[in-house]
Amino acid sequence: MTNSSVKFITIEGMEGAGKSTNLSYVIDFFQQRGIEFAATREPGGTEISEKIRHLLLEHHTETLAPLAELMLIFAARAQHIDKVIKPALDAGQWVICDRFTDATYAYQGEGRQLGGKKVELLERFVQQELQPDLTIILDVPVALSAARVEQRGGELDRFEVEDSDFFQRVRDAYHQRADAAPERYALIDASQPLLKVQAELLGILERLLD
Ligand code: Z5A
Repeated sequence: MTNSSVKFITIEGMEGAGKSTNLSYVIDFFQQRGIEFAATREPGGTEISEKIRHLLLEHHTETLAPLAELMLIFAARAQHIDKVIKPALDAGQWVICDRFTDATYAYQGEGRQLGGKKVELLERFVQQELQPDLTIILDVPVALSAARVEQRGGELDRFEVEDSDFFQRVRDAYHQRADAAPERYALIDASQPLLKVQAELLGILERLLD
């Protein structure tokens, strides 16, 4: 029997932490057990939100003001909640989302140094009562995150070009959020070999399905 109080799972962490890799693992886990779910991501998840994602990740000739960045993220989120997250939850499906508002606290609140208050204000306005039931944070040191991104190759997006101080603030913010509400967060040391990360993930998922 499933733990019916948990339906909305988010996966967080810095670039190269292994979110995409481990999201596939979580999806396989749910599929093998015949549990209905919607897998999605932020920024993105709908046609319009994906267009906003491009705007956020692309380089531009003018700089994007941090506040404008924050508003775009919440615009994408409002659309995503309306078109994907709420309908799935209302239909009784689980939702597994690659990043959500914890990323906004970490990247815009601390990385961009806008502070948590502005994020909180928009979070209340856009999400109302909606909060993830479980947030899995894949934690890696900044240097390892950078090394994995470099190893992956390809062009760096507008966030990936930020310096190590930016990413240290992002990482610290994730830790602070996990420490402040341990009942909602599961922090996994994602610098471990993938099999160990997935063994921890499996333990967390099995505990969810009582
Ligand atoms: N953003 C924001 O600022 N505010 C917000 O509110 C939201 C987002 C929602 C795009 O996110 C950007 O949006 C993000 C923050 C911003 N920018 N940054 N930087 P994204 O999640 O779409 O993009 P990303 O963070 O760049 O994800 P990614 O590069 O796809 O990384 P990942 O999914 O975490 O990693 P991966 O692709 O699964 O793995 C990377 C490589 O590491 C790959 O070769 C794997 O095989 C390898 N890997 C993974 N795990 C391991 C282990 N355990 N050992 C060894 N190697 C591993």
